[in-house]
Amino acid sequence: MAHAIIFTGQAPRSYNFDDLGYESSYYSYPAGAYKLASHLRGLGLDVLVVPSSLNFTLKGVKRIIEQNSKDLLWVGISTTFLTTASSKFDAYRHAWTNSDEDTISMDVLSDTIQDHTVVTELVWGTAEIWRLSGFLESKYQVPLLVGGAWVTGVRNGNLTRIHKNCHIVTGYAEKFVEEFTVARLKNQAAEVPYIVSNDNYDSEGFKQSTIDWTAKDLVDTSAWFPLEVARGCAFNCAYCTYEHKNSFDMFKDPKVLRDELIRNYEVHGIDKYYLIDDLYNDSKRKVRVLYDEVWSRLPFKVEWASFMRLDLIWSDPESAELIKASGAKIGSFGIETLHDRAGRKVGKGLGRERIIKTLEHLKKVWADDVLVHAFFIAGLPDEPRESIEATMAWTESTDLLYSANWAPLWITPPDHKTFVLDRNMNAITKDNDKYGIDWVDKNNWINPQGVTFAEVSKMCTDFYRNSPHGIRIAFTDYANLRTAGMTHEDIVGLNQVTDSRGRINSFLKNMREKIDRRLHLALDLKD
Ligand code: B12
Ligand code: SF4
Repeated sequence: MAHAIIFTGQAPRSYNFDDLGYESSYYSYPAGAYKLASHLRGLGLDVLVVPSSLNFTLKGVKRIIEQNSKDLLWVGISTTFLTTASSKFDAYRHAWTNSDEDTISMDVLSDTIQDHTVVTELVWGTAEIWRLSGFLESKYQVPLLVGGAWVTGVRNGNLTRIHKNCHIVTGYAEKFVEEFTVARLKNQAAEVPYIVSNDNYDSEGFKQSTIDWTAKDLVDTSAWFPLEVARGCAFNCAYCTYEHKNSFDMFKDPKVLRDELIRNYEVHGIDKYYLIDDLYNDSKRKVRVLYDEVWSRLPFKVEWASFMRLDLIWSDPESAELIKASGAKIGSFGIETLHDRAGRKVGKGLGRERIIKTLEHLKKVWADDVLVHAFFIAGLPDEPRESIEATMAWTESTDLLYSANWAPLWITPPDHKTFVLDRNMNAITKDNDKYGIDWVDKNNWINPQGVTFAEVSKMCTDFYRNSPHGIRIAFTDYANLRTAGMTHEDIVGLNQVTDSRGRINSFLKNMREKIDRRLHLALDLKD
C-alpha cells in the first residue's frame, strides 16, 4: 500500500558529448522526491519513491502502481532531472507505450541522450503524461501531480496539453503535498487548479528538515547520496538561471544536519554524499559553523563532493584547510573565464592573476586529496575569440585543475520566452542591449566581439572530442564513479593513463548491473 507514489530518476547524461558514462547518472537518488517522501512519512503516511523511472515502460509503471494501490491518494512525477536535449525520442516512446516488457533496455534509453545543448523537453512528454493521467483517473480516481525543477522553470512544463486529472506543481512543495495529501485523506480535497504556483519557500521549515531514508528506498550503501545542506545562493551572476539566487543564510540547523548524518550512518551505513547546496562556501561563517558543529563532531568519517566558489577561497584562504578537514573530495568551481573584463561584467570579478594564485593555494593545501574541477563559459560578452581559445588550451595543460567543463553561454532565445518563466531567465537574457547581444537567427546570438552561439557551441564540442584524456569529471560525476567502484586514487590516476575512457567504461559495467538489480527490486516493491 502507499498513500502516494512518486516516480523520479535522471535522464541520460554524457560526460563527454559521446556515449561515455551515460549509464552512471541513472543510478542516482534525486533529492526532491525523497525529500517529499520524508516529509509525508513524518506525518505517518506511506510513500513509495520509484527511482530510475525512465527505465520502466507504461506496463511496468502500471504494475508498480497496481501493487501499491491500496489507500492510494495520488501519483507524482518529479521532473527535476527528467529532461534531456535530445531530438531522438521516437524509439524510446514507442517502446514505452507498446512494449510487453516492464522495463526498457538501456540501449533504447541511451538513444535519448543529449545531442545538442538546448534542453526543451521532458522524456515523459505531453503524450505520456496525458496517458498516465487518464489511466489514473479511470482506474483509481486519483490525480497525477507533476512537480520539480522543470515545471518550476518552464511555463506549463512546455506541455502542449494538460489533462484535467493532472496538476502541475511549481516550486518547493513540502507544504503543498502535506495539505493536499491530508485533505484527500479526509476526503476534503477542494478544487485544485491545473497549475499550482507553490512559492512557499519556507526557510524555517527547511532548516529543520531532513531526508530520512527507509528500506523501501532501496538504499545501496555503495552509492553516494544527496544531502541537502542549503537552499539558495547569496550571489547574482548575470548568466545564472537559478531562481533562488540572492538569498542569504539558508543553511540547515547544524544540529539537525549532524543528527541526520548520524542516523544515516547508524541505520544504513551511508557515509558518502554529494551536497545539494548551490554554493557550499558562500559565507565564511557557514564554512566554520558546519566544520565546528557538524563535520568535526561526527564519530565516523564522511566524504563529500560539492559546488564551491573560488573568490571566497581567495578572501578566506584558511577555509581551504577547513573544507578539506570537513571531508571534501572534489569541489566544482564556476571560474567561467580568465578574461578580467568579461568576468567583472557577469559577477565573477576575481581576475586572472588572483584566480591562478588561489588555484596555487588550493594545490598546496589540497594536493590530490581534494580535486579541483572548474566550469568555464565560452562566449561571455567582452571576451574575444582568441582569449577563449587560449583559456581552453590552458585548461588542457595546467596541473592546477584536475578537470574542466566548457559550456556555451546560454541566453534564452526570443521565441523561448513564451514558455520560460521570467525568474528563470538570466540577466543577459533580460537585457540584451546592456550586454550588446543581437540575434543572427532565432537560435543564434552574436555578441559585440563578433562571437556567436553556434561558434562557441562547436568550440565546446570540439574541446570534448579532441581532449587527449576525454574526461570531464564534475563533482557528481566523481560521486557516480565512486559508486561504480572506483577509488579516489583510481580517479586521480585517470589523468595519467592514456586510455581513461576505457578505464571508466570498465567500471561502468558495474553500474549497469546495479541499475538492473534496483529495477527488479522496484518492480517487486509492495507491502
Ligand atoms: C545537484 C544538481 C545537479 C546534479 C544532479 C545530481 C543528482 N542526481 O541529484 C548534476 C550536476 C548532475 C546536475 C545536472 C544537470 N542540471 Co542540475 N541541479 C542540481 C541542483 C544544484 C540541486 C537539485 C536538487 O536536488 N535540489 C534539491 C531538491 C529538494 O529540490 P527539487 O528537486 O527542486 O525538489 C523540490 C521541488 O521541485 C518539488 N518537487 C520535486 N519533485 C516533485 C514531484 C512532485 C510530484 C511534486 C508535487 C513536487 C516536486 O518539491 C521538492 C521539495 O521542495 C539544482 C539547483 C537547485 N538548487 O535546486 C540544479 C538544477 C536542477 N539543474 C539544472 C540543470 C539545467 C541541469 C542540467 C540540464 C545541466 C546541463 N545542461 O547538463 C543537468 C541535467 C541533466 C540530466 N538530465 O540529468 C536546473 C534545472 C532547470 C530546469 N528548469 O529544469 C537547476 C534548477 C539549476 C538551474 N539552472 O536553475 N544538476
Ligand atoms: S552561478 Fe552559482 S554563484 Fe552565481 S548566482 Fe548562480 S548559483 Fe549563485
